[in-house]
Amino acid sequence: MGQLKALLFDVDGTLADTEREGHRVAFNAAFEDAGLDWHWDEGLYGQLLKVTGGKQRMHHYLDKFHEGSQPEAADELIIELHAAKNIHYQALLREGKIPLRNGVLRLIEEARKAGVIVAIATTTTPSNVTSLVESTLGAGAMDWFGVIAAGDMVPNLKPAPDVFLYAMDKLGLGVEDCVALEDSANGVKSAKAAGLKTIVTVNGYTRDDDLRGANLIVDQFGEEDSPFNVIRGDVSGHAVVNLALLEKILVG
Ligand code: XBP
Ligand code: MG
Repeated sequence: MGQLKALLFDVDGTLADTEREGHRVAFNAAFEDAGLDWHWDEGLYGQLLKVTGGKQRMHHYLDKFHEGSQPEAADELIIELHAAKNIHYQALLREGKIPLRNGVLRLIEEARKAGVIVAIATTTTPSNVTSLVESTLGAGAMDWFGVIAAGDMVPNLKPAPDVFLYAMDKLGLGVEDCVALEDSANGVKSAKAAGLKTIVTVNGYTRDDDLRGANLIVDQFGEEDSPFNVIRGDVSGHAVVNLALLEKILVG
């Protein structure tokens, strides 16, 4: 590969469709376990996703929908609910309920063969990344990643650039060496604020997001027999997101 040295992958919505049938279901299970009558249906969860970070999302929900009836010790309650949510979420992953999106494994394998680093830049909790990686890629697969930049390792979550800057710093690489792979408006804002070329694979929750800064928007990474649909951008004749296309976007 020419200049491309690392792929910086977002997790939720990019590696896998974790939100609708993963985090959302797990939040609801935690609420029920705690005897709360909160319920996040698919539509409401789509609105709440505008706030990144599970704890921050619950605070936002309380501010918006329980303004006059905030529970006592809300901060402590949210910390407990978040831990309980992640236990449910990781159980769903272990049961194999959340597969990788189409083309993710192919792209990761292509990168590894070519000596291009694969890395993670996400707002989710580190143990959620481990569970997703191990349940989809196998027990030793955490070693495949050059760095896992996740959750509260940085002061500010996406859309701030911190997590991408942290990942590049740990890799000793700059924006001329890396591309970001994202799925959402908050992800694009974060990656662009870090100065990165950004490729977006939209999903059901993000296809109407404001993705203006993205360098390419497709509906999936794709496979040769199930290629992507291009939403915006120049794919130079490619049918899937591969290293040649990413290199072209990086230097273009
Ligand atoms: C997605 C998020 C996360 C997850 C839940 O981040 O915003 O909050 O919804 O995970 P990304 P936590 O797409 O950057 O991976 O509850 O662990 O925050
Ligand atoms: Mg995402």
